[in-house]
Amino acid sequence: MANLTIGDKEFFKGIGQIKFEGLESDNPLAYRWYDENRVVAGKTLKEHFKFSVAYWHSFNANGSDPFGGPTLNFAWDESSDVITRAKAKMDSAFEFITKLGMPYYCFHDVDVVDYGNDIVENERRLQTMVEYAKQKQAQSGVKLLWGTANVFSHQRYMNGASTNPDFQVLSHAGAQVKAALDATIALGGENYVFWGGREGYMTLLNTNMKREQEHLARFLHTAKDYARQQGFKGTFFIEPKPMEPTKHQYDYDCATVIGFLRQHDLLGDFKINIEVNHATLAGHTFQHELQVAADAGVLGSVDANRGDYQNGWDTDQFPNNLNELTEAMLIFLEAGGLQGGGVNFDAKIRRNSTDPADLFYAHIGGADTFARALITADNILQKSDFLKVREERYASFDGGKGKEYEQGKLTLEDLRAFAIEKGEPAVKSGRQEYLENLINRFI
Ligand code: XLS
Ligand code: NI
Ligand code: NI
Repeated sequence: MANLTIGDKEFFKGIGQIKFEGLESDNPLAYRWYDENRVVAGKTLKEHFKFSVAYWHSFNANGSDPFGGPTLNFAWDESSDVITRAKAKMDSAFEFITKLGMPYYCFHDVDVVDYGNDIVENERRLQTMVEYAKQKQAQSGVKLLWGTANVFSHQRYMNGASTNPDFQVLSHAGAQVKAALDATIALGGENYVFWGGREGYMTLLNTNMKREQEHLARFLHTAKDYARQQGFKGTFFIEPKPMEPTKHQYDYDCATVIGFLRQHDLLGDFKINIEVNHATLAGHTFQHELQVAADAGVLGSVDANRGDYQNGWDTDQFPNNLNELTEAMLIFLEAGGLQGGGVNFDAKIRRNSTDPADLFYAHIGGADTFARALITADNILQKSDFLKVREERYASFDGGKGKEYEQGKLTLEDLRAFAIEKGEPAVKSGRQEYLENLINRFI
């Protein structure tokens, strides 16, 4: 096995380069579907997905939950010196991402290095790590899909960041976002994400919702203007989520976010990063959210994971549902893919998945499921009457009075006259089961 360690210490010992071995392989540490060079619908799988590893789940989340402490003891967390520890963590991160053969990574500022309460010291720490990351990126070829700031974990943000009723707190969020933007730009980050962690409310009894939402819009404008002045050419993403940690978040779902962006003149610079588990928390399917974003021209990026249908929180499990992902990939392909973003595994291994190999199995499974779903969806589009079935449902609008109606040429009186002339319409099947079977046939 090739030793791909970049630093001087190997963290994932005994695990070599993960390769594509195809369907014949029974090696659990190999891709069976994700052949990055395979061309589907005119692009390689690598280009379609731009797979990314999430720093926070893979290198910070230590298995602790509300009922118990850490279960994962990270070798890279040994040193008591902040920068030494951060560098060891980054060594391990790049070792992992490189061994996995993933082209991108994503981080929050505080994932990369611990923050204290001193803004200037925090900036210095982040800048030190940016210089280190530059070397790592150059050595490995791994790129930054997006950066972001964690303005929801520190106690000062308990009532929100840009929607906090206290302007002093808001200013801290501004300082943090500035530094995170600087870091993203310095590392050639292709996008920048705003997930509104606590941008919402716990109770309306103490909340001026209108004012908070205006502050959120003002904050996004201010951050965007700064980044553009610094030469940032990438896309800003809003990541919708309906709740958790707040009772109600302002960026509830795609439809809500699109309305917000339009109202506050942010469309154009901002697109959407859709997370699967957030979609389901909002009472939608992932497919629904993809379609809403695609129809509005703001399908920017994806946070790949899955929820648990038996409970109602963001469990952030790795994707493994072929049927759902195949339906999602039909929309993905029809939309022409993502605008600027990629597929970031915003997912974590379970608390009791404690072998170093588990982190590999999780990402391999996720990548294989996406690849298989995309290949299947492409086959459905190419080789079946899937699109035709849907088109034919709307055929009555393709000509005659239906077409005139679409063109805005008919009045309510015209509709009445047409109804009387044609009489009772024939009952027509929606053919749902036929289409569901079609998906399974191609899987
Ligand atoms: C949390 C979010 C978070 C964002 C980045 O639910 O998914 O991880 O992706 O702040
Ligand atoms: Ni996310
Ligand atoms: Ni999430």
